[in-house]
Amino acid sequence: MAVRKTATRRTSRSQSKGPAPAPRVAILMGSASDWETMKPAAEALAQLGIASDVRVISAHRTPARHHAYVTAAEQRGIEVIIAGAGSAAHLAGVTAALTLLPVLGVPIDSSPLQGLDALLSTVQMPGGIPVGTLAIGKAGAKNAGLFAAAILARKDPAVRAALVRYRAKQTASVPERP
Ligand code: RP5
Repeated sequence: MAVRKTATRRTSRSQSKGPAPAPRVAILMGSASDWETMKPAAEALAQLGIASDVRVISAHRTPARHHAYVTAAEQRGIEVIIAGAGSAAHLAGVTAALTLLPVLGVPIDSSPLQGLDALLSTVQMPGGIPVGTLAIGKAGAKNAGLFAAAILARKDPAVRAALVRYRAKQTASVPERP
């Protein structure tokens, strides 16, 4: 599936009049091939009414694009960055080195090691530059979106209310018997 180049994703607010909300969360991935895995992050945010900016940015293949985007992100209104990458995944760590924004890393299972390499590369940051690391693959991407929302919810009652509704709906969907 093609990745939208400037994917300021519209949310439920897209039904209302006026301009699209500015993205508050950036979702970066090292390759367009990562998109299927990272999509749950964007979907979780959209469900909660949070606009995200989805970009293919590689720390090693597009280092200038990476540096320009990350160093301008806070000024542009981005509050949390999610970074997903596979193999020797340094995207989240290098991103965290370039910004004071919280960075959430998603190891992607795109290599012969099925994400174990990316997990260790992302989670084993030396002390000083933190990366909050989620699970390998789609579950990690979904949780990264929810984690980003939880960060925003500390200062945004509307996001907190959306998370309360999300949790209640999730609980109600669990059957008592198989
Ligand atoms: C990593 O290499 C990317 O994050 C991706 O998971 C992996 C393979 O990328 P492609 O060769 O499919 O572009 O940098």
